Amino acid sequence: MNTATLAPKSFPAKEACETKALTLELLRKINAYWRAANYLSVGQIYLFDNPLLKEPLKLSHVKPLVVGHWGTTPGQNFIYVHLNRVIKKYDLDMFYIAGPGHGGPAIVGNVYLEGTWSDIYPNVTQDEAGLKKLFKQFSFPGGISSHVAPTTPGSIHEGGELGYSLSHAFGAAFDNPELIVACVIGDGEAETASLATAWHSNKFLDPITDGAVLPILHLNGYKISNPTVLARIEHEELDQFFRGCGWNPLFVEGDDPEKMHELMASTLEKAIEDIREIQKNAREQNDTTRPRWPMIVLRSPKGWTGPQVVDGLQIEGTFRAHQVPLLVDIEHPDHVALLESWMKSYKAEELFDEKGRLMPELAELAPKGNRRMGANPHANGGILLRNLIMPDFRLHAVTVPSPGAVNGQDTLVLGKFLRDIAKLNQKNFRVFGPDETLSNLLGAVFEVTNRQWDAREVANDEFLAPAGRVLDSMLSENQCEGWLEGYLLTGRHGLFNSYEAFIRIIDSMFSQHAKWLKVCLELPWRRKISSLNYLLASHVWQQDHNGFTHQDPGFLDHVINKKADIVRVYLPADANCLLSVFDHCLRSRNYVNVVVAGKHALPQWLTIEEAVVHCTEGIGIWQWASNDQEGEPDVVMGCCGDTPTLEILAAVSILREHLPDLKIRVINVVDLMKLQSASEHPHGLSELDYDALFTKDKHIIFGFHGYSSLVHRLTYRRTNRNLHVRGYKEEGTITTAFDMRVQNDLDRFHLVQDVVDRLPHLGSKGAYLKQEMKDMLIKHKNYIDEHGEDLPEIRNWKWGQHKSQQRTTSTKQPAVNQR
Ligand SMILES: Cc1ncc(C[n+]2csc(CCOP(=O)(O)OP(=O)(O)O)c2C)c(N)n1
Repeated sequence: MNTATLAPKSFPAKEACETKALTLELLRKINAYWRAANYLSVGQIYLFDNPLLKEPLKLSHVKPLVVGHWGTTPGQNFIYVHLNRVIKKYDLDMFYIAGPGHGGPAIVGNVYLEGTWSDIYPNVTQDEAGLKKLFKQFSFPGGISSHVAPTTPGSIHEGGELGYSLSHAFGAAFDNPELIVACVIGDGEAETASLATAWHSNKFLDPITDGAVLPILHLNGYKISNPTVLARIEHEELDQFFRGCGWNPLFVEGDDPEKMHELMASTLEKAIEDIREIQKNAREQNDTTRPRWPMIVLRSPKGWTGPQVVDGLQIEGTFRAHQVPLLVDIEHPDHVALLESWMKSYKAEELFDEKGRLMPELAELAPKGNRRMGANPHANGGILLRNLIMPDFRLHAVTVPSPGAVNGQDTLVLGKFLRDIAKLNQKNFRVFGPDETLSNLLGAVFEVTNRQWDAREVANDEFLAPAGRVLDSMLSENQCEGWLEGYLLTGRHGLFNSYEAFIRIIDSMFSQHAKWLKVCLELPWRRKISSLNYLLASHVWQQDHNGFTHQDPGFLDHVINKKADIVRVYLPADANCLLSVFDHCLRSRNYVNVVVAGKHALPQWLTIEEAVVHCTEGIGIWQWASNDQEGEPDVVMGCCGDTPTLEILAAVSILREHLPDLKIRVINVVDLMKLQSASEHPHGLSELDYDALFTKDKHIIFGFHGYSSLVHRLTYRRTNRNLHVRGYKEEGTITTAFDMRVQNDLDRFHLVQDVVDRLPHLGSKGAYLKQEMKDMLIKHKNYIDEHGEDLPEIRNWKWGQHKSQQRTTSTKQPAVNQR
């Protein structure tokens, strides 16, 4: 192996910039700093002991299990030291996002070199003992992950799951006019759906009110075992691709460190000066022309400076450099010497003093204080988080004279509340969505703000403007999620409104964010951030122009798998409940709140005062709908979600009319996690409380918004096993609203039959009622087939029409749940 020689000269250096940005002395120091970072990276991947190689390297100094990713690491070290230089030169407020976050050793090493790591973890000192700990902790039990993680100061981005770096970077830059986010993107990462669409983020950035993102495509040519697409197209094609995406690409290409340092330094200067020029022009001239922001394409060998040829195979500059380029274990004892000579090629004795401290002339290359990228407060967003100014949601309450007396459109009501929030919080609150803000009936926000859009506008566009609180003009759930996460992680607030079915597109992004929050809770220095709030509207039960494809309530099933400390799921039954729930969610911290709400006109059940109490409790008996106050119920009717609530109440009204002696208890669930045991979720009801509500043995007929199995999963530990859940079962397409429920057996006529089936003591009364329900289902089917709309008695149905339901209705202004 010859570590002095680099990869074959397959990357001719391109003279992008003429000027000489570096003196020879500075170039030498920058190269030395890069060597130090590379040395620390190799040390982290391999060494257990002997960090400064003061003794000859032995196998016992090497970790028993060597894991990590070397390939991306030297390139990221190269980028980091150059960013440090421009931060100092231009006094930049900048932090770093490592798209290929598997290059953990690079970021950890650099954060250590700049001193932030030891500030946060004082046991990892800046000396030989600290180096030993730094090396040992990496990818080691009880230590830190091999990827960039919440444990890494200066990061808002895990990067284990590739694809989200650029969206995160833009999310961070919104409303941060002084910030520049340097975003390193792997050329493999660039092939993912999320990243591929994120290049278009530049059409949504306002150069006046937002900061800037500097993408640095790390074109090291390979993924795990394949070439990358962008590395194998012609230079011109690559250039055109980025120009076509609206960027001004600047190329830094080569493998000769000396030339590459000069080229990177001058190119970075050009990029920073271009960014400043764009911002100055926009801010001083109020120029609204869409800028062509600079980006950098860094083409360098994968595993740069690492082993060239091992066991006859080329490593540096190939896919083989991706993870551990050199196996050093009992089966490869001769590789110990190769590792030693590789590490010695960095000449640690010139970089660290006798005590293991970085030489002062190198240490001074790093920025100071909060200008260090590891210490940038934006990357620990909770530090910058300010509470939202919250208007009173009660001002938008629907007046509900009696349960079900009026109809309302829940998200339409919520839209007015969101409008008021947007108005009061013009710098730290945003609404994200994939072109669905109007469709989800949140259009009231456009009374006070606009859709942020920096591309061309033409006549008849609506609500587009260079700056606005709404980012909904790109049809990409990935972008909305990534932008919002970046926005929240840097200390702001927001929500993502989506069709329920298509939120599934970002299942995995949600997972990663939930994991991030979970780990942050274990790190006292990570301040809490605002919760990730989802509003899932246009849900499964609301078919207008759409059909089967738009029916998927399964996000809930996915969400509840995540750590109970993090996830919350709410299904408010009406507009007043939705207002109360959303007010709570927007004030909460470090959660993922999933709120499912409808937009169609449906009966409204609770006054705002009742809604507040009901939502605070999260679950409760609706006494006004129940008639078991004097004794035990014969049956418990549970409901969760707006549509199931309507159908359960309609079923109750039929039962009470036909079987007046039947004692029914109606329970509504807003906070889904109440169903789970208290030992499993902080919101879970105690066994005592659950049994008090649902009884230990009475039959429970439960109407649920989503897949019925979810309710069974949540309640499997409960004493009462007589639980019968109706939910969505993958039936229905374009049809009437009521027929959707019929096709999934969630309608009142099926629910009544369910009750009769469970209560044999009803005898022939039950049999006659069941027959009537079956007849009604046929009548329904015939009617919709002929008329294309639901039966008049379905459309016009109201709670309380029959005297049996009025019996328990008090005329007094009720206490909560008591009407
Ligand atoms: C979404 C996703 N798919 C697959 C992987 C597995 N994986 C880890 S690294 C890698 C290759 C990444 O290539 P690139 O982004 O170019 O990074 P680099 O070559 O710089 O390491 C893959 C496929 C992953 N981490 N995330």
